[in-house]
Amino acid sequence: MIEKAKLIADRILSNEKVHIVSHIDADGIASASIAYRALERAEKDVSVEFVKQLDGNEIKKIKGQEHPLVWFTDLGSGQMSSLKGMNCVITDHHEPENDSEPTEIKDRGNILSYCASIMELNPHNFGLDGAKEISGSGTTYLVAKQMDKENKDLSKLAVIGAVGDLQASEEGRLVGMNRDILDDGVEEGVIEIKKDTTLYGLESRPLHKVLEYASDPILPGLTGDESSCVNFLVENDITLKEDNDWRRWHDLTKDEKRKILSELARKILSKGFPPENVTCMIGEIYILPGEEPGTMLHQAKEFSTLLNSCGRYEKGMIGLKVCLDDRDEYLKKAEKLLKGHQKILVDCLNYVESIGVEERDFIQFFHGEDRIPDTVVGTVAGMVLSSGDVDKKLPILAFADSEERGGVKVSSRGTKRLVDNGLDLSSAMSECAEKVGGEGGGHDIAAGALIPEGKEEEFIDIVEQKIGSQLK
Ligand SMILES: [Mn+2]
Repeated sequence: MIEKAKLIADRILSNEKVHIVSHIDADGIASASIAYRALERAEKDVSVEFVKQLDGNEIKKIKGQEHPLVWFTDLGSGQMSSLKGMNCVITDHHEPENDSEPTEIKDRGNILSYCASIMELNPHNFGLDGAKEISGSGTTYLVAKQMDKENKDLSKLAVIGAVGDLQASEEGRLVGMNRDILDDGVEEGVIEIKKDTTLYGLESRPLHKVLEYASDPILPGLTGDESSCVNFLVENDITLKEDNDWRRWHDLTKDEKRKILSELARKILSKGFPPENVTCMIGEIYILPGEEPGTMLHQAKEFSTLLNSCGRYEKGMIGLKVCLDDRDEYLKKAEKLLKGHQKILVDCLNYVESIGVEERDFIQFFHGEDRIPDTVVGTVAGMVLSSGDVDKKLPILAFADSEERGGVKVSSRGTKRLVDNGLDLSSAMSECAEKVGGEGGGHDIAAGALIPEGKEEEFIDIVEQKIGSQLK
């Protein structure tokens, strides 16, 4: 894989002008930032754009711009045959075209040969797991590192991207190639690995809010109930405020942390939840020592959340500026987007609660119509699935009108357990969407599609059949 990265790096460096096209989520924004900085350091003329999905229209538009070289990051592998004729390189980790059907692997050879102008770096072609072992920003980083060893400091962005794509293993740590990238970051002094709780908001949220908003795992009797969280902390002799400021997790002493975690564990187990719900609360967290403690930029997980909220509101450039240390104005903008995002999510969850989730034998679904923006419907689906209010044994499908893209957006989410039992949402979305005149793809555990309006019922029926046939 490193050799291939070197070839791609050379190809990039032989051009004076490079246009980056990236996916608009945390991993995509981190990928574009890595590519951007590496090109800037190589004194190239660089431009960048973000897309939600690389569909036929986008490809046509990009082809029309006649860039001497396009660098696709965190996307492209699934659309390789449509990129034919374009001078481009791809650093991606999504399932390559045709990979869902092993009998068609031969075709992939054909695609590669008639796409001679395209070079691709994708872990799937090296027998690695693109959902766990390396992200889009990871593959982009491998190329950047081959362009110049100085780019090793960009490993921190690759870690943010991997964390943003939820690549940590069940033990709460990055594994595979991600581990090597992490080591680069530690070596460069841009990342520190710490063992702590994996609950969200350690830097930016008051302590009781960390508990109140906990969703993975659900904290029984605490999640969603602010006053219980406050009482719980008080009962355990945790001081909530210091000089009038709310204390945060990272302000706590080791003993205080230990006490809270063991009490949480006791609560979870006594309510009959599985021990995994306790072990998944502890894992590695990745600190960016160059950033100010107590800000969202100090921990990779929160940094990636900030980038995701930029992506969801189509402000990829704001995220990119933040990644590239262009802070004041852009950081404020990013934080504002996140605040607005959290408010929208709460409204969407309330809406789903009001309409309910419909269950079939192998799937469950809801339709957000025009009440849930298509940009957040995937997140909402994931939150509903992990909320504890619905059956975790069924993958969830969420629909939302997508006026802009002319159709209905579908997001699907599964669980690790379902994937272990054979669930592959990526192939389900792409094959079933195609059957109703749409397109789709993604990962086995999370995938999406765009289908024509009015085709929802038909789509649900064939997805249900398909998923029923996947599960062992
Ligand atoms: Mn990605």
